[in-house]
Amino acid sequence: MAQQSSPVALTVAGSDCSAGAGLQADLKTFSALGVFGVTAVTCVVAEVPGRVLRIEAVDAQNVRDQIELLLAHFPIAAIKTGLLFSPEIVETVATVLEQSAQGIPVIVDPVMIATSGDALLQPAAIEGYCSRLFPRATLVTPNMAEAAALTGRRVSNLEEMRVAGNELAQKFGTRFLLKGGHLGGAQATDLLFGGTAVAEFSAPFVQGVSTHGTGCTYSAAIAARLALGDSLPEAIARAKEFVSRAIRDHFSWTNSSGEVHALNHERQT
Ligand code: PXL
Repeated sequence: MAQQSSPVALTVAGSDCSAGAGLQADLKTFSALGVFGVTAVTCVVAEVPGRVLRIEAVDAQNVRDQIELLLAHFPIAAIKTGLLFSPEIVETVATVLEQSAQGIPVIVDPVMIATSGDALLQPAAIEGYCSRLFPRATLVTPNMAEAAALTGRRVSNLEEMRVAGNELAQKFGTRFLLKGGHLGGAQATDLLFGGTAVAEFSAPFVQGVSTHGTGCTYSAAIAARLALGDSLPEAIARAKEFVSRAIRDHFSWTNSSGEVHALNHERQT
């Protein structure tokens, strides 16, 4: 049997039992893109698409141990953070990244609210993101609602995305990808701030698919592509393609209350 090696990526995220979002989405995305994924679990969410029933945190010391063990034993080439749930976990993750993950690119997906509208992040945790995690991030990937929460501004069109994105990139001295998936046009357009010029990434908007986990999948795909050696703009472009196809080729099942959809994280040829 031939020995095989593969780039390794780490996700620090919550568990979504319905597996369309959270660390399950991240792990499937890593696999589909040819990257070996490892996981540090921050919280356990009992949910299905459209409904979050219960969230329980993992002890912050346990989160710290998971990340430190993994960093000590695998050649981790990229890290993404997803739902971190509480101020304690945000602080702990920031500390471990500062102490033990120097030089490794970190994609921070500032997950706050589920697609269903249910709150996921404790509001007191936002301060830790701003003071500790964003300054350490290679890239932060807010959607429009998260960008609005982070700036206190309205973010409902491309012009408002430009204002908020420039402000965030300047304030935190890092790159921000503002995701315009909810702009409502024919194209889903995302804007990358913090480089020499604002870069734009667009794909046709797929109508009528009620999936969750697109943000998780997108940031995981960016981390995977960085682990494979892409530059940041290349990684974002390829990740955008991956998530667009995962939405377009989504799974659908019928149950007693209607239809349930899920992203398709399978390898795309
Ligand atoms: O899609 C946001 C998200 C992130 N992380 C976890 C989730 C969800 C959404 O429902 O459960 C663990």
